[in-house]
Amino acid sequence: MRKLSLLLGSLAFITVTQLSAAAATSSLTVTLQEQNGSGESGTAVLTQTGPDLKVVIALKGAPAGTLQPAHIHDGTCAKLGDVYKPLLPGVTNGSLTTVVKGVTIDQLLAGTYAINVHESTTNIGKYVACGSIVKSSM
Ligand SMILES: [Cu+2]
Repeated sequence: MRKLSLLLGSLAFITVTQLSAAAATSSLTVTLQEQNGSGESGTAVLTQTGPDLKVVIALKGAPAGTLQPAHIHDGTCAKLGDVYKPLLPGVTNGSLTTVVKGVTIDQLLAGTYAINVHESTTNIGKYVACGSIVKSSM
């Protein structure tokens, strides 16, 4: 009887492992909506590249030549928490391509996270665009 339950346990483990591998999310588009009358909106396209997360932000209406800090935050756009990961070096001329090490899309979807963009390094308290990381935003 003990051997049988060990066998069943192993089978269950193998099945779960295969299911989670098959279900790994390879890409996700997050819609970045204008905040505080900024006139800036666009998308953040997340792509899983092995253990790392590639993030490509494209914003319309961004000011020319201003570095706009961007982060993955804990929480939702309605209630942002702390910075979870910075998206370096930030958005310039409405665009950013960056890689965040050791983060998966599924990990983000399993929690509550949002991507936001700040007006500038000198006025970081003003948010110009934000998008919650959720499956339905695809
Ligand atoms: Cu931020």
